[in-house]
Amino acid sequence: METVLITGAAGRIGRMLQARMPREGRTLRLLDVRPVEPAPGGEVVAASVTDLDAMVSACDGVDALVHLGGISGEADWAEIRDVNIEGTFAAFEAARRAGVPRVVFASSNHAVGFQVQPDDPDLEMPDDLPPRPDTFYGVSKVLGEALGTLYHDRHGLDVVCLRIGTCADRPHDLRGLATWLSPDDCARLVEAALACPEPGFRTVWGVSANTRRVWSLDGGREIGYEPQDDAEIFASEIGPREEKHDEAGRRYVGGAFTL
Ligand code: 15L
Repeated sequence: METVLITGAAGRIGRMLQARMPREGRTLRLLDVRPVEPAPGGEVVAASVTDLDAMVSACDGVDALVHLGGISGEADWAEIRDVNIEGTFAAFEAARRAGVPRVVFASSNHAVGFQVQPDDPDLEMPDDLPPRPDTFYGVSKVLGEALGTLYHDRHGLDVVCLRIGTCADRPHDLRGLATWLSPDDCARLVEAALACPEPGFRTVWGVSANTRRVWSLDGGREIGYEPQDDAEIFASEIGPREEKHDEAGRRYVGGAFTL
């Protein structure tokens, strides 16, 4: 029996995964401060990711931790520090103390949000771009990735950091036609990060097979991710309108977060 702990289980991505990850022989342990409906065969832990003791208990008997918990956009420094930074420290430290061998960390494109995108559509941006955060939120993701390298190098944990794009039911703007990660592809990516033998430490873009994508799928494919969705099916609904944030979305990875 495999046990996977998912933090931030009540959040947007947490709910998408809960619906897609139940398997015969797998227990999903869902942790959140907010109410969570248990998935079939699942368990619920009502706790904050920032509570280290609760996180260590929640990690008991766990085969892999999928750490989604935290604030999912820009906020005051104190909030980002208290929730995202302390929470991600607690996640890695709890995994180490409880002997969890693998952490899949929900990083974000905003860890590299001020990276300039290529004009040439044939040039794809690699999975391991150096940090260039666009917000305090992005800084918290850079810090999470740095903790990931530390817990890999010093303690031997396997750590896969997913630099997630726009994970939503559908894209809502021009940028999203390039950055969308469909809910089904999100689950495929997390499953690949869980199943891949010996991933070590790595950063991987979280993006679907979008026609307008400029972020590489090479790192994802290396761990066995094969996306099935393409945002282009929504292109006619979005139309060609140009707004200020579309310009930012073409220029920078992080789009409107850079404004
Ligand atoms: C993220 O990291 C955010 O959590 C999400 O709300 C979106 O803004 C997304 O990135 C994006 O870049 O579209």
